Amino acid sequence: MPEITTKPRVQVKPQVERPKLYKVILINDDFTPREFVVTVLKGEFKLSEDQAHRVMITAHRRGVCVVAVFTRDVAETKATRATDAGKAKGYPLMFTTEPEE
Ligand code: TYC
Repeated sequence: MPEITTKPRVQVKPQVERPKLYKVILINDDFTPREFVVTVLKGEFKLSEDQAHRVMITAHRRGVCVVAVFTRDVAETKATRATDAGKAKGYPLMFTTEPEE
C-alpha cells in the first residue's frame, strides 16, 4: 500500500501564546526631587538604591528611562501607583507604559 503524506498548507497557531510585555517608562521633570524619584523606584519597582539611582539619573539626563517590563496589568498598575505617589506630594512625577516591539 503506498503511503500518502500531506503537508499542512497553513501554519498552525500555537495554542498558548506568551503574553505581550509592556515597558514602564519614567519621564523627567524639573521639579520632583531626585531623592524622591529614587524612593519611589525602590518602593514600587523593588530596585536597589544603585539601580534606582541609575534609572533616575538616566531619565534626568536623557528625558526618559525604561524602568522595567511587565505584563500589561502589572505595568499599568505600577505606573499609576508610582505617578500617584508623586501627585500625593504635589510633584509632577510621571510614569507611562508602552508595549514592547
Ligand atoms: N530633574 C529632576 C531634578 O533635577 C529629578 C528627576 C529625575 C525628576 C528623573 C524626574 O523622572 C525624573 N530635581
